[in-house]
Amino acid sequence: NLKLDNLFKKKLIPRMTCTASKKLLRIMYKKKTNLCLAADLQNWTEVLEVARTLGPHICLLRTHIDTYNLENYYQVVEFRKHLKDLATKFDFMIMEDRKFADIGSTVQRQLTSKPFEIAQWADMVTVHGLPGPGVLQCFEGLENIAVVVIAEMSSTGNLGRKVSDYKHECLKITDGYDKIVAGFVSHSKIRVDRKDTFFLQFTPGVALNDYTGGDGLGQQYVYVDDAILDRGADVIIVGRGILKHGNENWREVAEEFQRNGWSALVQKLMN
Ligand code: S5P
Repeated sequence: NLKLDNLFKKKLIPRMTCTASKKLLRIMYKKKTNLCLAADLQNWTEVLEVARTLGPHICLLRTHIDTYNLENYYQVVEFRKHLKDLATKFDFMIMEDRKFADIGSTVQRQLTSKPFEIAQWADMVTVHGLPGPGVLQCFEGLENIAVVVIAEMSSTGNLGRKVSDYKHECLKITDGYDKIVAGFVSHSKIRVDRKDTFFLQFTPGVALNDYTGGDGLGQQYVYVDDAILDRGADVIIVGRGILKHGNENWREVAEEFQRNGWSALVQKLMN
């Protein structure tokens, strides 16, 4: 489809200043997927298994490395090496969902300290906007790692939604950091006023149409179409919607998220 090809290659990708988001958009277009897997499994070997199984269907794999039963530094090194190999083999990127929320100098140390050494293997990390621009500034000397700012959470009663303009303020602190910021996590549409730059919106809390109810711990879900067409998502972040199924069904369910997600994204972007 020539129109779609033009849209991605001539309009969207050139408008991105951040190398990581350019790369992600290229992967999305090439693999026809806007699915990010939230790899929330207990054992690091299971995380590698799901990465191997779903690698062809995802553009991004989102880790919580501090939840994987990694027992020592050597296991961390082994895990990240295998994960990087799978990312290269299947062409997906890695986002560590660390949600940094401290002053810049502490975040800098958290990014580089053992055992996780996040800056060495993650393509992107999430940060809260709460500390202000210092949380972005501390990434300036680091190469090969981009930032995704949490502008609006999906959980019920989250305080960000109670503070007027919290989301908008999170967008504002990224002014001047276009090279570092790949985009925003948000449960509703973001509108960045800097017209020349295109940022990605990542939306978690996404389920297929067979779903009813939350998770009992405050998570709120919306359907794929709602997330993309009404709430403005470019990338959908999905964990339990896939992982609650047995590993023999992971691929089939992920394919459904991929199909629905991609067709909604094309519909959104072409309008
Ligand atoms: O506001 C948010 C931000 C994030 S990054 N709400 C979220 O749920 N997340 C993450 O997305 C959360 O940490 C989890 O890993 C994932 C959603 O998982 P699911 O199992 O509910 O699909």
